[in-house]
Amino acid sequence: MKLFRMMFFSLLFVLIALPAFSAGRLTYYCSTDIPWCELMKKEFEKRTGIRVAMTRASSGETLTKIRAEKSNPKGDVWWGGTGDPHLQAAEEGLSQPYNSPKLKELHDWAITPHKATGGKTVGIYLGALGYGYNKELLAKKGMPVPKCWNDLLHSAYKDEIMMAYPSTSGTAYTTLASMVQLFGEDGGFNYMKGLHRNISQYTKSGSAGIKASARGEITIGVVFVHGAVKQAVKGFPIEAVAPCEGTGYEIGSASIIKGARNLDSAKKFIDFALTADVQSMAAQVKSYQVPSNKNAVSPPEAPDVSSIKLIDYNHALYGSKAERTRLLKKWDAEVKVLPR
Ligand code: S7P
Repeated sequence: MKLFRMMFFSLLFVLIALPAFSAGRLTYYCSTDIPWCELMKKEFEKRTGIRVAMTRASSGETLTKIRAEKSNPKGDVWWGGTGDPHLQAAEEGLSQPYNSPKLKELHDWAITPHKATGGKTVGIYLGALGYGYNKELLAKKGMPVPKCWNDLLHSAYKDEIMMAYPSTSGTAYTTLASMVQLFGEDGGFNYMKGLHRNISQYTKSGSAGIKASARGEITIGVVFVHGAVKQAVKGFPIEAVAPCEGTGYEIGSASIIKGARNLDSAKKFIDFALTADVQSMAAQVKSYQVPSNKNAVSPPEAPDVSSIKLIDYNHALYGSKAERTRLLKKWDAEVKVLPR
């Protein structure tokens, strides 16, 4: 009887005391590079005691996953990845509003998606689209030095360029939408068809091409400029190019998933992710996007986006469900099917 009573009170203690010690949980979907995703997880756990379960997938893939889970949401927060799929998620009712107290510390460009969606998504970084090439391979193969988007159509680069699928990758969708904005609808699709002739392989993830280029497996990777700079800083013979015609850009974003089971933890994560010193930590993993918090510090290696000719990228239009779906379908029907 005494033993039974002891066991009963021990169990009672565990049941009552455990929740007090456990600071909570968070299921976190991440769409930037894995080292940055992991750094954010580790640092958030350290600062809050909240236990984080993380899944990393490309931007378009994550949107598809969140949509598939709509009736039984598994994720709490989606951090990183290009802003267009976050805008589409907001329009589809897959994310929910949150007004972080950190909003007042952000650049206007980071607030724009927040205002446009009634608070459902917010900018965390900005990055210019471009490409990178392996200088050693380029010289060895006697190829011309590319400086512009149009240079990539040269037959010298046949089978020498890698990019990702626009439907899975935010980087590749930004490329498609940027070409349409730079060259017009017909010109943009003609450009994508010409580029297709030189593509050796389409990948699922946007950064795969420049990583392959760094390893010497391919000459050119279409990627955000900061992605190419990252490989150069790591010591690979990569040259980053901000194309001469001008280029598109991303507002990397974060959203709380509608129906989040751990809503308080998700809000804490957004506050954390918008904090200046947290954004400054990106340099530790060689992620060189422009931070959205005005007080965050960028290292000198980061590309100077103010010196890059950026187009007036229409995020509202190209992040809308109708336009993104239309462009992706058209790319599948008119570009993907062409022989290479
Ligand atoms: O973290 C680097 C980065 O370029 O990756 C994100 C990208 O959307 C994720 O890759 P996918 O193209 O595969 O979706 C960008 O937001 C970010 O700047």
